[in-house]
Order: sequence, then C-alpha cells, then structure tokens
Amino acid sequence: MHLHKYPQDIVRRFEENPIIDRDDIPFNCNTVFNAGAVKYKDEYLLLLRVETLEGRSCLVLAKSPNGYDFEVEEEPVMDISKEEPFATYEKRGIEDPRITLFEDRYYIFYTAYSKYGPRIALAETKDFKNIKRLGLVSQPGNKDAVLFPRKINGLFVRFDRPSTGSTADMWISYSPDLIYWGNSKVVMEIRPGFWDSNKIGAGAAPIETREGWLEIYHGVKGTGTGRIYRLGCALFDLEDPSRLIGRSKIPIISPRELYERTGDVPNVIFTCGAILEENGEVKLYYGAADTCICVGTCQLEDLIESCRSSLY
Ligand code: M1P
Repeated sequence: MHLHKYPQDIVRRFEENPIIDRDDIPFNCNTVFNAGAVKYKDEYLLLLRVETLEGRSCLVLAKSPNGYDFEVEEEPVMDISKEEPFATYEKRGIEDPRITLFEDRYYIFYTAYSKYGPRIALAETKDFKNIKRLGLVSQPGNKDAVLFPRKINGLFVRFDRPSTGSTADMWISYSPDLIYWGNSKVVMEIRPGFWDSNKIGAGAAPIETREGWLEIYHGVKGTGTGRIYRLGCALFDLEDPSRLIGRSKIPIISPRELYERTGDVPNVIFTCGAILEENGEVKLYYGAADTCICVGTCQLEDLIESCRSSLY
C-alpha cells in the first residue's frame, strides 16, 4: 500500500516506511541510509550505507524478493580499505554508493571520505560477492557521481558534483576507460529563490527514456535553522547529455513524515538509487533524515511530465 496522504508529492510513500532501520542491521550501528539500488537475478538489491558506532560508514548488502521486505547480510560487503591508495582516502568512511548495470557488470561509484574531503571512487562486480576497487577517479572535493549505462559518442559519461567556489552544481565528465575523466563542464546549476537554491547533486543513475536521460537529483535549501534536502528531476538530451532540456519546477518529494523530519540530520530526503519496472513504475529508495531507508513509487511518465514544467 502506498500513501496518498500528500498530494503535493509525485512520489507516493510506502505505508510501512521505513523499510530498513538500525534494528534491521545484524550488528550494532548508528544509522543506515542512502542506498544504491539494482535488480539482480530476480531480486532487489540495496547497497546500504551503514554508519558504524565509530561514526564511519561501510557498505552492507540487503536482498528482497519484492522490493519492500529486505534481509540484510551479516557483514559489510565493502569496508574501509586497508590497501593503498584507497586506505589513505577512505579513512573516514565509504559513502553513498550508486550502481549502474553496464553490459555484463555493475559499476559502483561511491564517496571515499578522508581528512582531504570527499573523493569519487569506482568499484565493479558481477555477483555482489566479489567487489573489486578500480580506482580513485577524481580529485578531492568531488562526489555524487552517477555513471550512464552506456557509452555516448564512444565515451563513458558521468554526472558529478565538484566543489567550485561558493556554489555546488551538477557537472558532466567523460572518460575513455572509466579511470581518467575530463572535458568536464557544468550542466545544471542551483536555482536561487527555489527549493534547490543552495546545492544540488545527482541521485540515482540516469534512466534512459524516449524523451531524454532522466536524472533524479537532490536539491538543498538553507533556512534559519538548517538545511532541507528534497528530490527533483531533470531531463538531458539523449545524444548530448550535457544539454539540459527540462527540469521540475517543484520537488517530486519533500520531507513531511516524522521519519524524514527527525533523525541524525533532520529534514533530509536523499537518494542514491531507483529501479524502473517493466510497467513504467519507478521504485525510489531514499535515505530519510540520514537515519533510515524508505521507498516510494511513481510513474516514469509523471517524472518526465514534471520536467516539462521549467528549464531553470
Ligand atoms: O546530510 C545530508 C547529506 O549530506 C551530504 O550530501 P551533499 O554533500 O550532496 O549535500 C552527504 O553527506 C549525504 O550523504 C547526506 O545524506
């Protein structure tokens, strides 16, 4: 059952949210949030960001037959690396995984966090048992990376979010080999005066649609007492994904329920993964208040339609 309680939001919350909280993690931990999501062999997989009691994050796998009832593995499938060069840049944790199925394997962009700040790292797997780190693939000061599921004009493509002066916008970068990235340029900027006025960042991996690449992103607004994280969506040209062709004027979901309003970081809805079903339904997984995992659903067509509302 999905709640119709909030007509303001395109995304309808699952009635039994949160679907995973700290009590579902088989070891003592602080919180669980911001999960990568993918379908693998008829199962739904979530790669959960679990913050340990030390305050550093690792990644734990959860599996479900239906996308709602998840069983969480006993041990992290990926923990802070002890091997260089990763160890130096993961000392404060590994965070916010985003998964893309690309041909016969899954690529995982995650944030390697250290005293130098966030940095994009890349891993690959074919079975979610053996996950191989491929490289640290940005300078420090970059995060929120999502890989496109196919090459475009012969190159791998990603959205990312470098720190650039006083603003935090979405950029695009290209690579011949997934390791070296360049030709970077800004593709979508914060919108002063709107709900996404302070910073934005890519959320789920881009979804290819007839109308363009659909990107679900988070937008942040500063208030007198803190930030509010909401989700919106945007469309980019299929053959030139640096070209923004539409952007939702209003959020597709905003913090309203208590589990989104209160937690370690209040008023946060943050996504790292969505799954498109064959019938056009999108299952959107999101971290609520940096404390638990929730799911909501919507129709792909409605997300596309909302992007027609505005460009700016
Ligand atoms: O606390 C909200 C979010 O803050 C950061 O996101 P961003 O830098 O993109 O605004 C991240 O730490 C994220 O994990 C967290 O949910």
